[in-house]
Amino acid sequence: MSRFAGRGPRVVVVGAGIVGCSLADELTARGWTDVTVLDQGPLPAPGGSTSHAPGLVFRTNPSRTLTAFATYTVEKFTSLEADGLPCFHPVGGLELATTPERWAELHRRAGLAASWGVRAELVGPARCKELWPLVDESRLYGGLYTPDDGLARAVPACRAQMARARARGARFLDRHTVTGIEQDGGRVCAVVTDRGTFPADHVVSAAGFWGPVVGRMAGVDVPLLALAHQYAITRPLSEQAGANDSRTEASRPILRFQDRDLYFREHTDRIGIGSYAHRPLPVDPFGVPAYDDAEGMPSSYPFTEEDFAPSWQDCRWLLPALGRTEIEEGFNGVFSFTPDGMPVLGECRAPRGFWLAEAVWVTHSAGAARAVAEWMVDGRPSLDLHECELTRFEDAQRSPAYVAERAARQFVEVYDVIHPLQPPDEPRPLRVSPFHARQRELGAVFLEGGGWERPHWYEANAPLADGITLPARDAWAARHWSPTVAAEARATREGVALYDMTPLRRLEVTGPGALAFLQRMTSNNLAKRPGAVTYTLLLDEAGGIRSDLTVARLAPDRFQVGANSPADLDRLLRHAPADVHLRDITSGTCCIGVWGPAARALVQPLTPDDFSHQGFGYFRAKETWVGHVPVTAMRLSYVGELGWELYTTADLGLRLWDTLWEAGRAHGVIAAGRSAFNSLRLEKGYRAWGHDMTAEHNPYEAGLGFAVRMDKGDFVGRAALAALGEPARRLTPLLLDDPAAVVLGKEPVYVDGAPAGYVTSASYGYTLGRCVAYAWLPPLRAGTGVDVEYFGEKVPATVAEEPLFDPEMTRIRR
Ligand code: FAD
Ligand code: THG
Repeated sequence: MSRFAGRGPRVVVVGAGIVGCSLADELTARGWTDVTVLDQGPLPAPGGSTSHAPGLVFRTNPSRTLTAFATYTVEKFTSLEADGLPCFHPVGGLELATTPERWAELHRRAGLAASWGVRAELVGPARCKELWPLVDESRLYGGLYTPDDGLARAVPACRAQMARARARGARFLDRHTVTGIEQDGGRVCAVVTDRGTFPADHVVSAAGFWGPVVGRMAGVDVPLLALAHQYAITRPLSEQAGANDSRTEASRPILRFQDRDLYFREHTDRIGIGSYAHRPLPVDPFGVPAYDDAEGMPSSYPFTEEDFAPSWQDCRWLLPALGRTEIEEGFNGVFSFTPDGMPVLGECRAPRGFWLAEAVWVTHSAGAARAVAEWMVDGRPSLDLHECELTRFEDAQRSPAYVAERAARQFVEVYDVIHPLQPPDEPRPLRVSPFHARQRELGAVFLEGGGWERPHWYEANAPLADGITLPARDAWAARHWSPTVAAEARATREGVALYDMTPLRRLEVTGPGALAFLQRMTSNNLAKRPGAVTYTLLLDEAGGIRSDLTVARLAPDRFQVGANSPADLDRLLRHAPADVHLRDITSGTCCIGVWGPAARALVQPLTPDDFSHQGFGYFRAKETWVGHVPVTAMRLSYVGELGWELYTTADLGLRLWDTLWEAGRAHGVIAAGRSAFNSLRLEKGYRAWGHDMTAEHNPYEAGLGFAVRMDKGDFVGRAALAALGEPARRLTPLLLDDPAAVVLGKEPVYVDGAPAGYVTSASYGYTLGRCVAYAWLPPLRAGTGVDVEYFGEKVPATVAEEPLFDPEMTRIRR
C-alpha cells in the first residue's frame, strides 16, 4: 500500500453507467480512493444502456453466481437512497406459464430459486390474477412468484453510488471521450481522452456495449455483440388510474411472459413492455454516434414498429385491457450479449492492468462490481467467477464470426426453456477430433462443449441395450439421453471401451524451472522420478480450488499437465518465470481412453513395452508405441477401470483409433460416449471441476485433502489451508432411494424439511442401479435421509459412503 500513499493505485474507469458507478463505490469502500471515472456523455445519465434501463430485477438464474450477484444488487440498492426513496423497489416478480412446458419449467426454476436462496412460490392462475389484475387468468397454468424481486432505479442508483464514491475521493468526469490506452512494458499506464491524458495503474473498461471499441484501444478483442432490444410504453390505462404513486411508479410485480419473449412493468398508470421476440438487431459499436450527434441517446435507436407488431398482439392476448389503448412511445435500446450470455469480467493478461467489467445487466451490476473490486484489491473475488471470466473462452470461440453468431443466438433464446445439456445449433461442427469420421460411422450423437463435438453415446451400441432393463425416465431427463448409455457403461465395466478424450486440455510445461514452478503452483508433491503421474490441485492464495490437474513427469524438465478450462493456462502463464515454457498442446494432439477389464489384453499385443501391472504401474506414464503410432501412455482412468490414456499427435490419431479398433474386435471393444463417462466417474466419486468444486471451496471440504502435501514445502494456498478449521459443509455423495428416480444437477436438497444445500452433479449409476448425486451440505453421517427436490417433488435420498463403487480399488490396481 505504501507505494500508493494510502489512496491505493491510480484507477481509471471508462464508463459511468451502472457498472462504472458501482465499481467506483466498491473500490473506494475498500480504500482504493484514487479512482477517476470518465464518460463521454453528460452525468448522471450519459446515454449508455443504463440511462434508459427499465430496471427489472429477476434474480433466479441457472447460474448460482448470477443469482448471487443479483441478490447483492437488491441488498445494496435497498440501502441506497436518492430523492428520498430507496433505489430498489421490492414489488416482487411474477413469471407466467401459458403452456404446460413452461409450467414444468417454472417448477424447475422454483428449484433453482431454492438452491440459491431466493424466496419463491408457485401460484395458481387465481393468485396470478390477484397479483396482476390485468392478466387474463384463463390463459394461465400458473406462475412463479418471487416476492423479493423488483425494480432497480438505475440512474438514481448511479447517482447515489457516485455521491458515496466522490465523498471518498473519487472523481467523475463527464464529456471526456476516451480515445486511447497507453502501455509501458506490457502494462497499462495511461488513458488518453479528447481532453487530456490520465495516468493509470489500472484501467477498467466498464463501457457496456462499447466494450469492443475500448478493448481495441488496448489491443484486446472483447467477445460481445451490441444488440438492440425493443421497449415500449402504452398510453395511460383507465384500469391503472390511481393504482400507483407517481414517485414509486409501480406496486405490482415485474412480470414475465417468456412463452412470447415479453416482460412488463408499471409506469404509474402506463405499462412498459420489453420484447425479445423480434429479429436480432445488431449494432456496430464503432458506428454509434457521439452523444451530441445522436438523435436521442447514443444507445437508443428509433422504434421499429413492424418488429413490435406481433408482440403487441401477444400483449393484448395476455392483458386484454391493452386492447383499449395503444403504444405511446418506444425505442430500440442497445445493450450487450456474449456467446454464452454471461458477463465478461477480469484482467487481461496483456496488457496487465487492463480490466473488463462488461455485458453486465443492471440486475447483476452491484454483485459484478463487488467481485471485480475484490479481485483488484484483494487479488481474488470471494465468489466463483469461472462462468464470467474473460479467460473462459477458447481461441476458437473468440472470432468475430463466432461471437456474432452465438451472441445473436443468446438473444433469440433468452427466455427459451433450455435443457442443461442442450447444445448450441451453430456454428457446428467447429472443433472435431481426428476420430470424428469413425464416430459418425458409429452413429455418434454429438453434444458440444468448448467448441468440441463430443459423442454422448453411439447408436451403433443400441443392440447392446437389449436385455438391459432400466426404469422409465421422465421426458425432461430423457432428453439428450438414451438407454444405450447403460449398455456403454456396462461394456466399460465388463469388457473394454474407447473414449475420445481429445477435448481434455493438455499443457506442456518444460524448462529448468518447470518442477519448481509446478511445485509452487499446485498442492501435491511432484518431485518424483520421471514416469510418475500425480493428481494435484491448482489453488489460489486463499486455498480455493482453481482446478484439478494430473501432472505427468515425462522427463526431468518436461511435464504434461491434464487440465480443465482455458483459465488454467492463463493462471499458469501469469505466474510462469522466465525459465519455464508453457504451451497448450490440446489442438495439435489427441487422446483415447482405453478402459475396462479387457484393456490390457487389447493394448499389450500392440506395444513393445511391458504393460503388465508390474511393468506399468497405476498413475505411471510411458512414451512408447502402439502399432505404428508413437504414444504417451498414462495409466489412469476417470471412469475407474483398468486402462490407459493414449496420447498422440493429431495426424496419427485416426491410425491410433483404427489400430485399437482392429485389435479390439477380438475383445468386443466398443466406442463409448460422455454420458456413460459421466455416470462411471460419479460412481467412482471423481469430482468435476466447475461443477462439484470451484474457487469457493477448499480441498478438505471437497474431499480432496489427499491431493495436498503440506510437508512438501511452500505452495500457493498453503498458508490459508493451514489456518482452516473444521469444514462447515462437505461435498456429499447421495444415492436416491428409489431406483427409478433421477435428478440432473442444481436441485435443492432438504435436510429435516429445510433447504440445506444443492446438487452439483448427478447421473444414474448403471452399475449401482441408483442415481448418484453429489451435493454441498452441512456435514452429515452416512445413512442420513435427505430430500432432493425435482420439478416440485421431494425425492428421498440417503447420504452414502465414498467411494460408492470399488472402494478397494481392485479394478484399477491389478
Ligand atoms: P452503460 O450504461 O452503457 O455504460 C457504459 C458507459 O460507457 C456509457 O455511459 C458510455 O457513454 C461510456 N463510454 C463508452 N465508450 C466510451 C469512451 N470511449 N469514452 C468515454 N466513455 C465511454 N437490465 C436489467 O437488469 N433489467 C432490465 O429490465 C433491463 N432492461 C433493459 C431494457 C433495454 C431497452 C436495454 C437496452 C437494456 C436493458 N437492460 C436491463 C440491460 C442494462 O441496461 C445494461 O446491461 C446495463 O445498463 C449496462 O450497464 P453498463 O454500465 O455496463 O453500460
Ligand atoms: N485425465 C487427465 N487429466 C485430467 C483429467 C483426466 N485433468 C483434469 C481432470 N480430468 C482431473 N480430474 C481427475 C479426477 C480424478 C482422477 C483423475 C483426474 C483420479 N483420481 C484417483 C482417485 O481419486 O482415487 C487417483 C488419485 C491419486 O492416486 O492421487 O484418477 O481425466 N490426464
